[in-house]
Amino acid sequence: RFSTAVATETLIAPNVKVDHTQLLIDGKFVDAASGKTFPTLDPRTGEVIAHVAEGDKEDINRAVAAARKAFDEGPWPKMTAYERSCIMFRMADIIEKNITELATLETWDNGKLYAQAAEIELPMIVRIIRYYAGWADKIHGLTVPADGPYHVQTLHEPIGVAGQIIPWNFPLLMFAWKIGPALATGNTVVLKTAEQTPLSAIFAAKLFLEAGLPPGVLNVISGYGPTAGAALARHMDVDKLAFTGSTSTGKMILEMASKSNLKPVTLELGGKSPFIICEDADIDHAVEQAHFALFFNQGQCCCAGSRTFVHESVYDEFVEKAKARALKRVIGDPFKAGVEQGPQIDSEQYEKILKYIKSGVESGATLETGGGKCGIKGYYIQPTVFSNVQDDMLIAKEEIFGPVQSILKFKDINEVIKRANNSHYGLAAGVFTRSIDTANTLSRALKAGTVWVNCFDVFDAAIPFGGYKMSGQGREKGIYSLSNYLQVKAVVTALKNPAW
Ligand code: TXE
Repeated sequence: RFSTAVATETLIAPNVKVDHTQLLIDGKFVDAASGKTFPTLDPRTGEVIAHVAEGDKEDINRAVAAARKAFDEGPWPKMTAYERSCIMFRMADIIEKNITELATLETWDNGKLYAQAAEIELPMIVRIIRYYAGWADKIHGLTVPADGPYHVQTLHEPIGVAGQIIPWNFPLLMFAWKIGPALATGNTVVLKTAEQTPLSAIFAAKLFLEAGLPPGVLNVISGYGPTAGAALARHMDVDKLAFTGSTSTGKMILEMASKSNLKPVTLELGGKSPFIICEDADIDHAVEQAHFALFFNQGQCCCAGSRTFVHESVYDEFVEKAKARALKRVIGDPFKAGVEQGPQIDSEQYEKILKYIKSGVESGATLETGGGKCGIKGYYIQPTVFSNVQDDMLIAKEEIFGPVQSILKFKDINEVIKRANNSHYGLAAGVFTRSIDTANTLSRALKAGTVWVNCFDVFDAAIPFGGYKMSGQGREKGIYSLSNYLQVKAVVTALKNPAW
């Protein structure tokens, strides 16, 4: 059953030549040491777009050695902070000039909407790099009023070689979130892209070299998690690790870091974020925002509002309207104008989502709309809405990472606070109300790294993002992410003449 609207506007065909498929090590594009490649697929069809160099342990070793040299012998941490800042501003400029090509690669490899990539994500990436370029020459320590005849100061120094592992749902955006603070603070980087989406980062890395980023400062390795990813996490010469991905892989990353050289780790993991609609909320606005909070990016967002709690007094009205909105969702080729939902990333995620939908039906939730595959090829899934969802159902507890909205009913604020917090996750939350008191009470009570009030998915380079509980450790973006990449050294100097 193909119940959703279908776009008819003209197709913008991907017309970018994919000629960057190698690993970037020490400023050069090279094949994998093993000579192996792996295919990257078009989620619209499941067909191969290109074969990409498959990095493994040996390539990680080469990349870490290059990053080490660029850190220890220069040029990166030895440049003036102002010079680093200027290079980063040029990196942002060159991305801005190549938005069409980068957005095309992103959509082709990931299946996300072209308009979303070109008009929202790429400009956000430019903004992130400029934000951190601005920080590069504003990082300094303190003078400390210690007891005794001492002059005491702190130096904020880069940690060294940063290993970074990113997922496939926002490939270039995650790339920018990771390298921005690391480079601004003077670290060098070895970054492993997700095996599903290697293309855009390789092209962006080529542009960064053109912008003047010196060899070895940024190394980009495509490859699989248990091979290239694990080699990076276990490496004895990687000084800091940053990971975005699933909670289960995040736990392994932490273990690998602790069993090797105890490198500090920041983690941005999964979520099951509550989206709470109070009885006094503007219902039409809440319906639209709850729809956006869940279905944006095909539901493949760590912070997706995937538990929609609605007050009993407006529950039936909300469910009717949420169903009507999902039925109107335009599904189709992400390169087409007017499309709202493209394919899921790959067959694994596609099957996982269909399994959760089946489990929702079997556990007794009411399937309001959707519930199946869409189209004859590619990984398309119908926008799906469940009502009468109970807290103990799998669809209310586990991260589905797909276009499946679960609507739950609540009676009062204290009850919804308890239920919303009753999760291993704590990444984000949404609150919809016209009462300042209710908004403030919920914002303070919810155990989540971000609370959006009467809005959702509002991102900004300056706003920190990260999770409570099993949604992660540490914060990315904003001023908070700088400390992830800095060592603090206390320098204590005895004074000869304490009177001064
Ligand atoms: O994630 P993985 P997958 C969630 C979402 C999704 C599920 C599985 O629920 O359905 O995770 O997705 C690398 N050592 N999120 O399998 O495995 C891997 O190569 C080192 C939420 O894609 O966590 C990739 O680069 N690295 C999430 C990255 O980890 C390893 C975004 C993420 O892959 C590794 C994506 C290993 N042993 C999925 N195994 C979010 N927080 O936004 C894998 N990797």
